[in-house]
Order: sequence, then structure tokens, then C-alpha cells
Amino acid sequence: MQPIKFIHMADTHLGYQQYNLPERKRDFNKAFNWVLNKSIKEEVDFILLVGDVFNTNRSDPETIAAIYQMITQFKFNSMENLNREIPIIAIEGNHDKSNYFSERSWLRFLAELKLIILLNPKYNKEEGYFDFIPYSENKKKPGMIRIKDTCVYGIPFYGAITKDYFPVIYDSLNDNSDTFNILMMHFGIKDQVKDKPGIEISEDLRLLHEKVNYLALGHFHKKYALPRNNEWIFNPGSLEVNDAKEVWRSYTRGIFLVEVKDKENPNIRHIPCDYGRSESSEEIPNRFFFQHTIDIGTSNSKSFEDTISHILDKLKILDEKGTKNYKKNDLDLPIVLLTLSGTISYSKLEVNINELKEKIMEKYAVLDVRIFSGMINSEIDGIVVDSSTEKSIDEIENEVFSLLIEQNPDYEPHKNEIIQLMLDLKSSLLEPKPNFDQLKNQIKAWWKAQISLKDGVKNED
Ligand SMILES: [Mn+2]
Repeated sequence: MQPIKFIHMADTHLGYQQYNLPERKRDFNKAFNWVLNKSIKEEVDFILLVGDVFNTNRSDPETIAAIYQMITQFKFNSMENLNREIPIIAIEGNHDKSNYFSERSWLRFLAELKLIILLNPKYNKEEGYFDFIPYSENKKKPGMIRIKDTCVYGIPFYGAITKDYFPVIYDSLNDNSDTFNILMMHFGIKDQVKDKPGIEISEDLRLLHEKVNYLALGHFHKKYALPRNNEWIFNPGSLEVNDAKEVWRSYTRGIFLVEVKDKENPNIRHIPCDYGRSESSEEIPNRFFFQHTIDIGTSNSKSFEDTISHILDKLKILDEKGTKNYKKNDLDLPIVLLTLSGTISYSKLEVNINELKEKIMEKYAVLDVRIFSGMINSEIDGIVVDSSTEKSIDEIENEVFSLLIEQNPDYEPHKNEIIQLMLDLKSSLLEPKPNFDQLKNQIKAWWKAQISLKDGVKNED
């Protein structure tokens, strides 16, 4: 066969403004653009873009302008350098469409502008087959494209019913035993990512290998190649961090660079993403994420103020503000993912995440700080109701409220009034249509009454 070389990428999620940071949106574009440039350097024959190209089908104008600009420039550069254009062959993922049946998507729009080739075969319901009509500029719904001795087929995201289509896909594919056949689909394989439902490698799926040499997947954001001893199912992983989990070491992400000279023996290399690298790197440039867990229980802090100093001390590995001249777009300016754990001696109510974040950002050069405090325990919080005697629900409720109030010495003198207020509010809130304005006024009136009782101040309006 004529040798071919291609890049397989997926889940670029362009337009994702993670943590509401405009820099993150640009980071996602940078990673995408790096791959476009890489494919020129590698002189590939084509690029596979296997779904979730956009983070949402409601992409904003900047995102559409950015991808338009990047692909246009890419076409120009490949013409300049290789004297030919490198086709980008895409399918739609779950993020690219509002539902399975919607006809409109930004990818379709890009295909109409001839910037990409979108594969989306018609499904013939009566006869139960996919119409893989070959791509040509005036055909509306191409299902495949032939480049040299390679056939690329594509099917958009179909969700949970995907597995029922495997026999249909098998029957619909040509019997091309002399070509190298690629099938692009957007679904995850079961058990490859924890707690995510995926599709099993069933007999139906296995059978596809008779006609498919390379199943190009997207969807799960982690790299895998299956089955272990005879790989033909490939998922490259996402191009940037979409979720804190994707920073974990076991979560390799990136692209595949594939070279086929002998179709039984393709050469497949995974190029991973690298954190904090510049755009000229040999690996895909991604934002630097700094993960750190601090046990704030061992610091013997008496208050949250003490804990903040302890945490600032533990974060000394970070650059202090002003030591280097970071710009927000520099990928080595980190996003800090901070997990707090341990048992504190004061109440959890004192833990003020916003204040902590502010202090960290004041002291250190970081793009953002995300704090996870769900693992903190307190020695004094936590209510244990005495169960030695039988009690009614009302009695238990009363006891719980009373124990809660006792934890804060400031409220102790007004314990009974507060319990009464809590009980009143609770029963009002359980009504079918609580009157929130009335409840607000009730709390206000109560507060004023308490203050005037305590200090003898006159009520003013
Ligand atoms: Mn995705």
C-alpha cells in the first residue's frame, strides 16, 4: 500500500472558559494550534478530529473566530510548506450538538466553509444501513473519504444506542481488504475511566475489526489503546485539562501520530500533553496545574487565621509574586488545586475559603486557586444525640438545635429563643408554598427584638 501518516486527536473542547478564566479559553486554542503546526512539521496526509471539537454547540463569537483563523492560517501554512493542504476530517461528539437529531452544528458550518470535512452518513431506517457515500465537494452528507490507500469512515455520537449499531455498521462498511480502513466514532470503552459508563468490547464490536484496521475514538479524556495484545481501538485523550481529575498522573492525554507502511503493522506513537511548557515544546503545551494536599490538622492551629499562615508556609514551593515576570498567558503560571484535610480544633464554620484564596493569590504568582475543603473534620462540630431513652422527632430536633447552638458560646445566652426561631422557620419552610418575604421579615423582627432586649436600644426603622 501507499504509505500514509496521520494525526488522531479528539476532545479539544474549544471555547471552554474553565473557572471563568479567559486565559483558559486561550490555553485550549494554543493546544489545538500546536497540533495543527505539528501536522505540517510531520507532513501528515490528514488529521482526524474525533468529536467534542467545541465545548458547546453554543460557542461564542470569539471561539468561532479563533478556530476560523487557526484553520485558515493552517491551510495557508501547509500550502506554503508542503505545496498541498492537509484535510481535517471530523465527526460530531456529544458536545458539538444540542441533541442527536439536530442538523445544525458549528462543525457543519465549518464544513460548508470548506475548512473541514465532516463525516455524517445518512442512516437508512427502512433497510437498516449507513449510507457511507464518498466525500465530494457537492455531496451533502458524506460518510467516508478515500486518501491514497486509506478509507476513513465516520459516524457521529449516538449515545447509549451506539452498541446496537455495531452489526449495522459492519454490514454497511465496504469489503475493502486491500485498503487501510479507519472508522471514527465518539464513545468510551467500559472500565477505561472510573465511574463513567462506557461500551463493552462485545462480540459485535470485536467483529468490526474484520473490516476496520484502526478504530479512532474520542469521548473519554484519557489515552488508551485496546485490546492489550492486539491494539486496534485507540482513544488519544483530551487536549487540555477539562476537569481536576484529568491532572492525575494516571490520566495520560494527548494525540496519536500514526504511520502506516504495512497495514498489518502500523507505527503508532502517542504524543502527550505537558504542563507548563512553552509552545515550542516537543509535547503538547498545557497550562501548569499544581496539585497539593495539606493536612491542616497537624498544625495545632487554634483558629483559621493560624491555619492560613500554616498553609502559606506549606506553599513556599510556589514562586512569590514579583520574583518572575509572569504574564497571565504564560502556561507555567499555575492553577493551584489545593485539597485541605485533617481534624481541626475549631468549628468548620470558621473555615473561610474565599479569605484563604485571597491570601494565597496576594502572596504567590498563580493564575487561580481552587480549594477543596470537603475532607476537613472538626473536633467540636458533629452532633451526637443521646439515644439511651426513646424520644419523639420533636424532642430529637430540639436536642440537635440545642447542641448546635451550644457550640458557639456567643449564642448560648439566647439558646431558647434561637431554638424557638429555628423551629418556627423550619415549619414555615415545610409549607407547600413558603412565603419567603414573610420569613425574612420574621427574622428581622426577631433580631431587632433580641437586640432591644439585650442592649435596651430603641427600635428604629
Ligand atoms: Mn469530551
